[in-house]
Amino acid sequence: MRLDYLTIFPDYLAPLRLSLPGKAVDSGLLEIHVHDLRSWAHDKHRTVDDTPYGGGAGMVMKPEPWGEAFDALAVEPGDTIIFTTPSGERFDQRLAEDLATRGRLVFACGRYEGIDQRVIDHARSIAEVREISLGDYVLNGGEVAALAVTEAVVRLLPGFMGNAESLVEESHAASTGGLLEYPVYTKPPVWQGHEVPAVLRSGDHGAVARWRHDQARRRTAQRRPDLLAPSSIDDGSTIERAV
Ligand code: 6GU
Repeated sequence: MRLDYLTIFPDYLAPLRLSLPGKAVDSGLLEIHVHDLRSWAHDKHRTVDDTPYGGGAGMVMKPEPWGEAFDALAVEPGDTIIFTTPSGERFDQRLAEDLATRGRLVFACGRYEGIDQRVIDHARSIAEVREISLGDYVLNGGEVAALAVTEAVVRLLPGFMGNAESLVEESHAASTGGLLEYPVYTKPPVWQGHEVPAVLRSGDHGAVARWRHDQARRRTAQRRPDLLAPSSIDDGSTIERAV
């Protein structure tokens, strides 16, 4: 998979060189290219923003540098351009799994009050476009969101995770019916007066599995009741929603 990032803060994306994505680059599974959007601004001050038509507070990112950047990166049909924006669709595990099947993702990280709408319209004419939000809160820019989406996607690439089984059981995996993960424990058996639940030390694998499923359901009901509600959208999936 090839990943490109367009940003006015390339240093913000330095963590890509560390940790999981960095290892995937070393192993040849991933190619990562971070680009400074200002490379495609041509005035003395390398301006990338301007005042909004119609008035109002803040600045809007100008279209020209984005258009030149897409040309320079040779973005083509088959590529996916991701605009990280609080007004996008909500990012979730299902979307991460979808994006993990793509050959190339181009992250367009917006700043200020947003990017001129014609950039998004133009992008749709040259590639697939997804506008993605992490959730219902506002960040200063799309860079941190691009990092979060990257990490969620990259760890799903075949051959990336050392232990493929840990992908199956974890929170939000479709295979667990969308329940949150059960609590986990390791040694010592008693710590600060808190005991490991006896069932986990019983050696009864059936009882352990039932306890874990029950804990996952309780936790989900308490913290994320929305995940237990029947989905209002029939996506044709054969996987049962958690009930
Ligand atoms: Cl993708 N961008 C910004 N600026 N704020 C956000 C977000 C994205 N997702 C949640 N808040």
